[in-house]
Amino acid sequence: MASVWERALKVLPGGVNSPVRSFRGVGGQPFIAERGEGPYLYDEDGRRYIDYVMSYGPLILGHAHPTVVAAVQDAAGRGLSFGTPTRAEVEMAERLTGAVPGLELVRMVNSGTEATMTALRVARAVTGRARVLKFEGCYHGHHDTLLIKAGSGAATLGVPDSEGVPTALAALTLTVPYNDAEAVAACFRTFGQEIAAVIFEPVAGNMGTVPAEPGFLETVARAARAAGALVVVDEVMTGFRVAWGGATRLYALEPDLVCLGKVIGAGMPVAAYGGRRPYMERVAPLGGVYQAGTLSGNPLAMAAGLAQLEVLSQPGQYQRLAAVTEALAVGLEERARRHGVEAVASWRPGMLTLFFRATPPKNFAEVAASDLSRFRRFFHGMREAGVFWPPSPFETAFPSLAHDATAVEQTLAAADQVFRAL
Ligand code: KE4
Repeated sequence: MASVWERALKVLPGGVNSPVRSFRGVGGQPFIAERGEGPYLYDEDGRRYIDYVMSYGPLILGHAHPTVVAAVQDAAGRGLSFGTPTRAEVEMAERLTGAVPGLELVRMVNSGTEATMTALRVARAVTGRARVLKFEGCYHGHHDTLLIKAGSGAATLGVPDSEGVPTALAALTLTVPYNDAEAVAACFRTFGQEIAAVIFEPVAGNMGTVPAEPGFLETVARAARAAGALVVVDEVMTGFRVAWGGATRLYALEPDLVCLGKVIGAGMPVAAYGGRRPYMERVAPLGGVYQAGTLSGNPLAMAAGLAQLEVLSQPGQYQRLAAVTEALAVGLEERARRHGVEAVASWRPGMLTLFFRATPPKNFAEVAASDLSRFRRFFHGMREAGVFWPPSPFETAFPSLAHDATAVEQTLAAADQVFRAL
């Protein structure tokens, strides 16, 4: 009898619906998830893992939170989709615009890719310009304009990071290192009047967790404003994770457009883009920027997201999330040090990466120069010890509000064993 994985390999490219799930970054064969409960993921063989992948970000309350599940079950009984406006999507839009500074109008979509893709389309329409500036190591989804890696040398002209992306299109995307204010200034000096938007993760999470250095985001925004470019903050990962209202509220950013996702859908397909009214009034049916989606604002997805945000809005939640994350970060560093393993934890509330290097990396090149093979051994050791760490050195671990003291202690005990043998 062929296993589920053997069957998957026959009918899904690489056996997966998203590449990172294939464990290509660490080697080995992924397990088949059967159910989740709080901080735990159970595979079909009944093994239990303390989960730090958490669906790559949405599950900030843990797996199968009763309030979220009940909300989805209740909504499902009234129908799965209508094709007309519903109360739930209005309530979601009110919730988001009430929490995120500068979010005056917002549009629901089904993935972070759609959100960032459309935000850049709005920026290009508003400015009449074609170029976009992004940062090396930041990921904003798989649309052509942003599947771009750094070009050679100072040219900063992007080159495709995927087959099938035309080089002519890739060249419209400029790429500079994260946390490099001088490279940003140089790029705007050369291309400023051609740049429609600069897009960034306010805390980078797709090269592992790499926070912006003090003043960096303000410098980027100032340079963009001076050149007449829009500031697009990609909070698909950080939104309602690092704080209520996201990094935009936490760091008092003043974006022109913001992208959200993951947490606002609680595990259902939800993302959103929005921002200042003059910009968002360019979006159809009000304006000439077309964007649409059969399942955008889906009632079950809205129910899940609204339920999760309701629980998150209760006092003390983000303090608790920060405390769990810090306990893990401090505990992992301490146990690595105990066994002479060079490792540093980089974290913000609800997001954490252990880098096998001496100091916290400030950009993609420094992450790539860390001890990646040691990471792979760490991943497999933790998995054998019953801890599911993200299967890539460029992914962030997501502690949740379900990760209680027991889960943290068991995680640190597992890490102690792994570091001993690393
Ligand atoms: P999606 O299209 O995958 O919903 O969102 C794209 C996206 C946009 N912006 C940021 C900051 C993101 O982190 C993401 C998606 N994150 C990855 C995790 N590194 C999704 C995991 C996956 O691709 O399976």
